[in-house]
Amino acid sequence: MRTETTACILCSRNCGLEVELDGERFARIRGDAKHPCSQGYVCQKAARLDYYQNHDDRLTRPLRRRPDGEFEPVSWDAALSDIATRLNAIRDEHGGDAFAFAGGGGQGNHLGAPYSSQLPAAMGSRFVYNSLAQEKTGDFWVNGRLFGRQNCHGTEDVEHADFVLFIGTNPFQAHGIPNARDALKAIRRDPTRTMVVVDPRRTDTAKMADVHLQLRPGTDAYLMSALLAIVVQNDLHDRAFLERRCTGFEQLERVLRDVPVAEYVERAGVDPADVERVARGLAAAESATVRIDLGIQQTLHSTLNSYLEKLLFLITGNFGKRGGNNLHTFLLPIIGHTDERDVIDGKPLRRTTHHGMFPIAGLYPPAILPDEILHGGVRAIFVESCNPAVSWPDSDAYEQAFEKLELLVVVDVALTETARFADYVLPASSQFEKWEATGFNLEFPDNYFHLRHPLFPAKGDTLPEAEIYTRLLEKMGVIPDRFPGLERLARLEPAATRHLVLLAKLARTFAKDRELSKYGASILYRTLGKHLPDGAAAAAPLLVLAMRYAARYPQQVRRAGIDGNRLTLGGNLFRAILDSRSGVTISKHEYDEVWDLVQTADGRIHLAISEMLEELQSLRHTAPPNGEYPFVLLAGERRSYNANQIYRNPEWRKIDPNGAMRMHPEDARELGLTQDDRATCSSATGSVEVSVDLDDGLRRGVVSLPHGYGMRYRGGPPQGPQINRITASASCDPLAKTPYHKHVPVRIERARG
Ligand SMILES: Nc1nc2c(c(=O)[nH]1)N[C@H]1C(S)=C(S)[C@@H](COP(=O)(O)OP(=O)(O)OC[C@H]3O[C@@H](n4cnc5c(=O)[nH]c(N)nc54)[C@H](O)[C@@H]3O)O[C@H]1N2
Ligand SMILES: Nc1nc2c(c(=O)[nH]1)N[C@H]1C(S)=C(S)[C@@H](COP(=O)(O)OP(=O)(O)OC[C@H]3O[C@@H](n4cnc5c(=O)[nH]c(N)nc54)[C@H](O)[C@@H]3O)O[C@H]1N2
Ligand code: SF4
Ligand SMILES: [Mo]
Repeated sequence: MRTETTACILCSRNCGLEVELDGERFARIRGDAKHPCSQGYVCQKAARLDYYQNHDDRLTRPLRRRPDGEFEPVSWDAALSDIATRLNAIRDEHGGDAFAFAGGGGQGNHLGAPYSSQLPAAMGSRFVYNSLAQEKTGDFWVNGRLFGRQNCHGTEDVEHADFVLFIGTNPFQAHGIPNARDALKAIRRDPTRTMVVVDPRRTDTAKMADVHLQLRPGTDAYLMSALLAIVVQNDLHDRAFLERRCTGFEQLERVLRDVPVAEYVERAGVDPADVERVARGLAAAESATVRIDLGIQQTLHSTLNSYLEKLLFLITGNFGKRGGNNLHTFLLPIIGHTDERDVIDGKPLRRTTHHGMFPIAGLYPPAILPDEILHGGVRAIFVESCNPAVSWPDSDAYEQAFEKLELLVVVDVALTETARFADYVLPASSQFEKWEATGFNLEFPDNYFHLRHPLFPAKGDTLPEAEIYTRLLEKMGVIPDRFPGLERLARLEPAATRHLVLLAKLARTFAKDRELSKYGASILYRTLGKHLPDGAAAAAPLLVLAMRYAARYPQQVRRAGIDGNRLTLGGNLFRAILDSRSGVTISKHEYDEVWDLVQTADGRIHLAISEMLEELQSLRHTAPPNGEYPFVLLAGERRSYNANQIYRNPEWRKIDPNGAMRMHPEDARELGLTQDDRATCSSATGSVEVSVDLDDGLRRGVVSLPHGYGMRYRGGPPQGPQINRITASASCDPLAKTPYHKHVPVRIERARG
């Protein structure tokens, strides 16, 4: 038995763990009190991590598809040589637009991202598709306009807020905020603090709330504009804050003064007195924060919702303060900035061939990828740390598109539904068999980073992503396989210079050959990496990120207890990250230093976004969706026993083996259905069979199915509903193309037989 520290990889909280290991198994898992952010907190899902590490779908060898369709094992060398040859041929013949990358890190693994992002660069492709672009790109787009850059990303200081507004999120189950259940309990226990939940379901979070606005699904834009209008029409907004810190309020105010509050509240189907109480409570609170998630991002008006949600804390002056909403820093930049109006080097941003879609924060949306394959000339795809055949909209469309590809390569730890369509399946070492880290832990005013060391030897013939991509780039001939000068420096440079000599030499190498600068991660891995302690080679690119971070936030890094001068601070931060086994605090800001993170030219928040104001004004004339489908399905609920597609063995679940469909008992009665009956749930796209779970916490006419089911463990039948068989690619936000997963019109019938 050994005791080690690591982190949970099941959601973006990445709580620190203390684990007891028995050979190659987890024997005992509990929270790590030394983790600077989670401080010992965990939820029930982490205890089952052995189901991720050890199961029958784990890949142990590279696989190649034979002409008869079956997979055969193949050596790494043969696999990577053939992939490299085919990628080069596709690029040379059809250009970079024929290649797309999909995924690049799930809930726990982002250390591979600096490596994987070199592959699109080598292919001359801009096309990176990612799950974030089926949830958060509308939010990123709005941030770009408000704060100047799309990677000005927000946090919510729920812990210190007097008034907390949760809209379309269920933190009790989905977390998303630090130590969620403790934070919720603390608010409930304190009579001076208020919790409001906006959700069409009475969720576990809603049960703890002071006010639950159980709105009609998809009507948040109406409800939020009504809340904003009540504030402005009663002059409850924070004039001093708006004058000092924002521009464009007058334009916004004109639109909000025109909002027909009563009509909108009725459309949302909630009690006008409650709405009034919430608007006034929000405006009057000493500190208030708004926390949102998929419930407004994956439904009608999703980009507009992201705008309105931010206006709620902005017009009430709850930004840049304790207990409010703030921005945070990134050590590992998981998103970028790509404004569709920008021209870079004389060229507009690369739009996709078929949909003419632009990237947001550097990412293209899953909703369009099947079309881009079938009609837009994408011929080769690399999928990594992602299972699009199950998790992206319209599974049938994905299957059809994958069949048509000339080359599909999947890098995963498991034989997934997507991998079954691949020409090559490349086995990655699990997140507990290699050095790993996430770009999450995105906090303010203190921010953290946790580099995790391997707990187990790599299974079979698996490799970490750093090695997979570096070898592939070497085979493609875009980087040499040796850098003798850099290697010598990496070996001989005294520790005291904190790698500065090596970095200076690297900068000279890049100045001579600009092309090589795209591959800095792999070059550092092959040189510096070899000399890092405990085999932490894959962490090498963090040196550059730590240097950049320290150069940008020197005072805040020093406040976190890292010493160093202008030259050494970054290297010392890198060392602190390498040395810590439970994560480290990398920076400490003061609340009002959030203004240094705002990136507009004038340092103000730009409230008037013309596209959003137009959509806001047109709400009034938008007819409610109606049609032949009597129910609205919320396709993708977070529950106590789902965790994206990460656990494949269904035995990990203690309850809810079928991922039952929740439905109001009266709705069920009218259809002649009772508890545990089998029913079909059909949309215009497809149909799934489900079992019925009666739940009077749902609004009438609304049903809910969980996300994270439908995997075919050991190649058997799907375990629970494959909800993306019934979602549609075209059903998405017109601007960001984020899918309306939480608003799928469906019909429910008793299953035959
Ligand atoms: N247990 C568990 N936790 C997880 C995950 C998991 O798979 N399982 N996944 C992680 C990931 S990747 C993410 S992105 C987060 C997501 O976290 P959340 O977004 O908090 O989780 P969801 O349950 O998908 O959706 C939140 C709520 O939105 C509500 N909702 C649906 N439609 C509407 C609407 O029209 N308006 C409003 N206001 N609400 C609506 C739903 O009823 C639901 O309660 O969870 C993370 N945490
Ligand atoms: N209808 C509907 N669809 C949804 C949602 C919904 O609410 N409704 N939710 C959406 C959301 S918010 C998200 S975030 C996505 C999540 O869906 P995906 O982006 O597909 O991510 P995961 O389910 O986390 O799957 C991650 C994959 O990474 C693999 N993996 C784990 N560790 C490693 C590793 O170290 N290396 C490599 N290479 N692979 C690894 C796992 O085996 C798994 O196949 O699903 C989305 N899909
Ligand atoms: S699932 Fe999320 S909240 Fe639960 S232990 Fe893991 S990281 Fe923490
Ligand atoms: Mo997500």
